[in-house]
Amino acid sequence: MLTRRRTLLGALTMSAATAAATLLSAGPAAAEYKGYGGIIELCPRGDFCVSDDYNGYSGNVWGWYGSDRDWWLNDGGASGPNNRDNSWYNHGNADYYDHVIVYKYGNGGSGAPSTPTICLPRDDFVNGLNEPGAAHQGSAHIWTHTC
Ligand SMILES: [Ca+2]
Ligand SMILES: [Ca+2]
Repeated sequence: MLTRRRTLLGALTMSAATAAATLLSAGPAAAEYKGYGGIIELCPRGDFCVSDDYNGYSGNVWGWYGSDRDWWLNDGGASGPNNRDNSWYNHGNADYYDHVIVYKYGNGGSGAPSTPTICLPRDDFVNGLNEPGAAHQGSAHIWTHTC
């Protein structure tokens, strides 16, 4: 009986670890083109979104559920978001990472992106007027615990 209980506990621990690993790598790396319009309206809960419009009211909007190290790879739709980000919206999920960091330089391989341009806590929207230095720079983003 004791052995059986241990086995069950082991199975539960294993599945919790598997679930955590799945959560950390959740989401496809590719951006989804959300359409043309307001970033707040088009960006679904769970996503980090960018718009090529400096105030986020009208423009092309792309969103990702997970992290993406290469905004130029597999991110189709209106030529993709690479270096076209002009406003940003972290509409992430409470059971995932809180913050998202955008990087000037991505990495199509396994290496880390470099040179952060902007970091947003969950539910934060920033437009290009307020962060002109970050505009048209983004090539990657990574979800993270803190800025
Ligand atoms: Ca990509
Ligand atoms: Ca860039």
